[in-house]
Amino acid sequence: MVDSGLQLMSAPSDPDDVSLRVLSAWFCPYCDQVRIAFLHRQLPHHVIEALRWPEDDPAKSNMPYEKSEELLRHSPAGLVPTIVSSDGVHAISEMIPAIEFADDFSCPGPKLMPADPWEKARARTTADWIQRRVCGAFFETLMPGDAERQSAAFKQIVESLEHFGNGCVGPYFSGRHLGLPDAVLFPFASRIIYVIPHYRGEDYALPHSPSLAKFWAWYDAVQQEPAVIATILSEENLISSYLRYADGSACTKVADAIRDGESAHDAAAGSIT
Ligand SMILES: N[C@@H](CCC(=O)N[C@@H](CS)C(=O)NCC(=O)O)C(=O)O
Repeated sequence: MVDSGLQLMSAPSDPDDVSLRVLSAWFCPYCDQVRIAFLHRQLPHHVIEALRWPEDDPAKSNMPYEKSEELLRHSPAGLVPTIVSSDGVHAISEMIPAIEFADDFSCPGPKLMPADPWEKARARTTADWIQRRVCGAFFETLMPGDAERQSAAFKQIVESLEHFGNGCVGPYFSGRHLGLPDAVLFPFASRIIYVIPHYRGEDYALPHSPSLAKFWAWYDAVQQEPAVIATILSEENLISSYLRYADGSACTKVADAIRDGESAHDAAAGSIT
């Protein structure tokens, strides 16, 4: 369990500290996507736990999230990650724009977007595509109810990972440097690999088939990156954090959408402040 320190949310920060405030939840894959980018770019930031389950207990994720006042002020939908400037004037509450924003800063770490405009556009398109095809399908595969929907969602994941692997220049999506699609896929790839078969059984284990060989080579490479390593949760924490999705009782926007037969991706769409 993690001490989320929600009570500290409104604590005044040092006026000389210009670090960005990354309003987060320790279990959230979308927060990991942004943290990978910020760590890789060495962009000064504070990770602030702004959303949690009651008592930070994964077993209580069948109850509504507790959200900090700061999060609700900057993200009307109450979604993490939300990035807030040190003076509290600006905020971004959507993961892909937050990662692109990190690339526009002058900081010591390597950029995530390729210099070549064509490759940059391919990377951007692929990141959006992963968000639509893989992230939502992860939740649809995990939640019980409609076996046909679960199996179709898992098939979509496998086909998407094959397609992604075949599109990788290698070792990463755009070549030798970690990029936007790598940061977007990794947190969901690790959850697909560990969480889904734990709850749905071996039929839902991602196969080590020849058609996925390039995906697995990508996965092996990307998990060696220091910025990625820093975000990896233990298998136990990964699994416990999806307990209530797996038994169908999770109380989140995404879980509500899936129970209503709607799109998980649309449910997690950010809001404009
Ligand atoms: N489209 C958002 C997705 C973020 C998201 O769904 N975050 C979840 C936590 S993993 C959340 O904040 N849920 C709040 C809720 O369900 O009320 C992004 O790209 O950042």
